[in-house]
Amino acid sequence: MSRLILVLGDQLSPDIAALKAAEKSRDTVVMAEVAEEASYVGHHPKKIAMIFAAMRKFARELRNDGWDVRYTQLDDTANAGSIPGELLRRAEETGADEVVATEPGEWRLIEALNDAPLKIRQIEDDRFLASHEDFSRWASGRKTLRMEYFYREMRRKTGLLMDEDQPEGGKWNFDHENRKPAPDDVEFGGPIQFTPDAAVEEVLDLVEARFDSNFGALRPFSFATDRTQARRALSHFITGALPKFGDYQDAMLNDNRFLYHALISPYLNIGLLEPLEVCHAAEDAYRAGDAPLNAVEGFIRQIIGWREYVRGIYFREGPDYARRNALNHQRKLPWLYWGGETRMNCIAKAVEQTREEAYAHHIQRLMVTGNFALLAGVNPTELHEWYLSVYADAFEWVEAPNTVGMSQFADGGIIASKPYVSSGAYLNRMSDYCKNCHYQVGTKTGDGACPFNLLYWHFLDRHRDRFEGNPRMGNMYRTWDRMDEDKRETVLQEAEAFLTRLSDGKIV
Ligand code: FAD
Ligand code: DLZ
Ligand code: SF4
Repeated sequence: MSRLILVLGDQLSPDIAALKAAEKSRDTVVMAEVAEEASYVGHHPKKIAMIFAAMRKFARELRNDGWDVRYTQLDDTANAGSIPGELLRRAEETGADEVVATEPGEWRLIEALNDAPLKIRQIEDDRFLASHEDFSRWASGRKTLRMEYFYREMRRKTGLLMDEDQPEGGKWNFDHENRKPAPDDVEFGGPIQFTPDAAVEEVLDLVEARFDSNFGALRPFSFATDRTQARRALSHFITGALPKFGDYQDAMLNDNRFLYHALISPYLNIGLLEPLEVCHAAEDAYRAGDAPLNAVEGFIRQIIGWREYVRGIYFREGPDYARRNALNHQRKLPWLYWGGETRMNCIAKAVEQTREEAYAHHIQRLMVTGNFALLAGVNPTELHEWYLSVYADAFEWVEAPNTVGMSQFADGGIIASKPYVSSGAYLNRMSDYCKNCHYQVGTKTGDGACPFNLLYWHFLDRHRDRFEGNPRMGNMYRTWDRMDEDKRETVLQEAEAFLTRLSDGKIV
C-alpha cells in the first residue's frame, strides 16, 4: 500500500523528516493551501503570500526531483478546507492507508492530526539542534531554566565559536559590548527586494482577492520565496550588516526600520534556511576577520540559544502554555495595535512598520508593543494572537514563548527572571522616537507626561506582592518608595485616568 507524506507550509526543507522517511517510488506527497490554516488567526497578507508562493515553488522542486506531489491551491473547487480534510480526500483518491507527517510546530495542528480518522504517524521535526528529549534532559532537575546555560550546551554541541573546549575569546557572552544607543547613520540599506515573478504575482492576486480585509499591506511584496533567494538574503546580511549587528541590536530609529538586523526569521521558520548554515556563515565571517566577535557571538546566540530554547519551552510546557495569564491581566487589546490613531510615536511607528513590512525587530516587539501591553495590563492571550497574526515569522512554537513568556511574564517567570518593563527613559536612550512625540519623555506627571512613565509605576505598584522580593527589582521599589507620597498618588491617579481613556477607545 502507498502512503501519503504530508508537507506543511512551514516544512519546506528538502530533508524534512517525513520526506526522509518516504519512498519516492511508492509514496505521494500532499501539500495544501487551506482556509483553516490561512485563517486560524487573521494573518498578515504578506505572510500568507510568502507561505503560499514558497509552497508552490517547493512543490515544483519536489516534482522536478521525481516525487509524485498532489498540491491543492486555495481556490481549487475540491479543496476540503483543512489539513485533515485534504489528507482524507487524497487518501480516498490514491488508496493510501497511512500518512507520515513531520510533527507540526503548533499543538493545535498536532491535536487535529491525532484526532483525524486516519492512521497518521507524526515524526519529530529534526531541523533543530535540540530534540524534545535533549531539552527535557537539560531541563530536568533544574530549579530555573535560564537560556544562558542551555546556550552554552548548544555551543559545545555544535562546536560553534569554540576554541577546543573553551569559548572563543574567553567568554561565552559578549552582550555588555552590545546595546549601544541608536546611531546617527546606518550604512546597511535593509533587506534585498526580490521582484515577484509570474508565479508569485499569481499568489499575490489570490491573496488580494481573499484576504483583503486582514491587517497589513500586501504590496509592495519583496520577500524571498525559495532557497536560492533566501541564501542571497543571508549573504546580503552577512556582508552588509553582521559587523554592526551586535553594537546596534537594541537600537530603534524613526526613519530606519531594519538597522543591522538579519531579516531572515521567516526563511528559517518555513525551512528555506537551516539554522546551522546561517551560523556557519556568521562564524566564517568572524574567522575571516570580516566581523567582530561581539557581533557574531550575539547573532549565533539568538539562533542556537534563544530560538532553540523557546521551542524547548513551548513543547515542554504543553498545549495550555499560550493561554497562561499569571498576572491576571484582562484589558482588551487596544485598537491602536490595529493601526488606530495614537499620539505615542514609538507605538505608532512600530505598528506602522508592522502593517507595511510584517516585520519589527526584537526590541520593538519587546520594549515598545510588548512593554506597553504589559504596563497597561492587556490580556496576554489577545496579545499573543496579535503577534501570531501580524509578523511574517510568526508560528506558535516561537511566537508564544516570546510573547506569553518573555514579553508578558504570563508564564509566571519560566522564561524571564523579571518582567521586561521600562519607563520612557529606556526608549529615549535606545531610540529617537521621543524627539517626534506628542508626549514629553522627561515629564513624569501632568500635561504631556509620557504614558510609559505613568504606567511603569502603576505596574510596579499593582504587582508589589509578586515582585517586591525579586532581587533584580528591589532598586525599582526603593526608588518608588523614596518618592513623596503626594507624587506617588498623582502618578497612580494619572495612570488610572490614562487607562480609562485607553479602555474607552479615546485617542491616547
Ligand atoms: P535578528 O535580530 O537579526 O536575529 C537573528 C535571528 O535570531 C532571527 O532571525 C531569529 O531566527 C533568531 N532570534 C532572535 N531572537 C529570537 C528570539 N527571542 N526567539 C527566537 N528566535 C530568535 N521570532 C520569530 O521567529 N517568530 C515570532 O513569531 C516571534 N515573535 C516574537 C514576539 C515577541 C513579543 C518578541 C519579543 C520576540 C519575538 N520573536 C519572534 C523573536 C525576534 O523578535 C525575531 O526572531 C526577530 O525580530 C526576527 O528578526 P531578524 O531576523 O531581523 O532577527
Ligand atoms: C501559516 C500557514 C498558512 C497561512 N497557510 C498554510 C496552508 O495553507 N497550508 C499549510 O500547510 N500550512 C500553512 N501555514 C503553516 C501552518 O499553519 C503551520 O504548519 C502550523 O501552524 C504549524 O506550525
Ligand atoms: Fe514613546 Fe513616551 Fe517617547 Fe512618546 S515620549 S515616543 S510615548 S516613550
